[in-house]
Amino acid sequence: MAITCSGLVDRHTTAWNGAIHHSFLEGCRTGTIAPQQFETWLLQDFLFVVEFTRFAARTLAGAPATHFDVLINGLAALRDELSWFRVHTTARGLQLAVPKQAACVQYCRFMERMADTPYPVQATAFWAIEAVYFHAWRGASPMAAPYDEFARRWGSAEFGAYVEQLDRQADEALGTATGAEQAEARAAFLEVLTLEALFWQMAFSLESG
Ligand code: HMH
Repeated sequence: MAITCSGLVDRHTTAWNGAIHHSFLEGCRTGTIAPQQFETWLLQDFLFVVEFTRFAARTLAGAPATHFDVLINGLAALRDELSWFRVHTTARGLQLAVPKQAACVQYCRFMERMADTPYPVQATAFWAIEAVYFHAWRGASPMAAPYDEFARRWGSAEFGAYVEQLDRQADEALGTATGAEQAEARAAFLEVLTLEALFWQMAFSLESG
């Protein structure tokens, strides 16, 4: 029996919960997050999304043609997201050209490493990155202003529907994957959960720059 996305979540609930619940999200929900912590996170997330876009393109390059629609729509959404980040960071008077913090560097390296993996592994990692994000924001919704806009964006029903499509495509790829590929997909899933938890935590780190 091949592994599935929902099977991975069910089997690793502790790690999953560790990635989708964090005091950062709780601080956004209640509006008690320090603006500087939010801004630290926002800038790093922009830098993350730049690299995530490259990962999306590499995943598309190895995908079966039947998966193109969903992935191309995903790339278009990333284009909009990058310009949305620029609007928000400019409105807050933030410089986009900041160095990546350690947690961001680590997450970006992981996505680079995924370039050399078979498509079922990439599809699983890609789904995991979006799924964990959706559930994190959704779980902390509704949020206090001005963070409500962020929760609405990443916790929206529309984003949830996209995550479902990615889940189906990853499951399909996993259905014909070898045992070794499935093991690699599970390891990638678990690594995403760890990296995601570190990324939330980064908002509280005092690294400046
Ligand atoms: C840290 N994970 C992180 N940032 C994001 N923007 C996503 C996932 C999903 O796009």
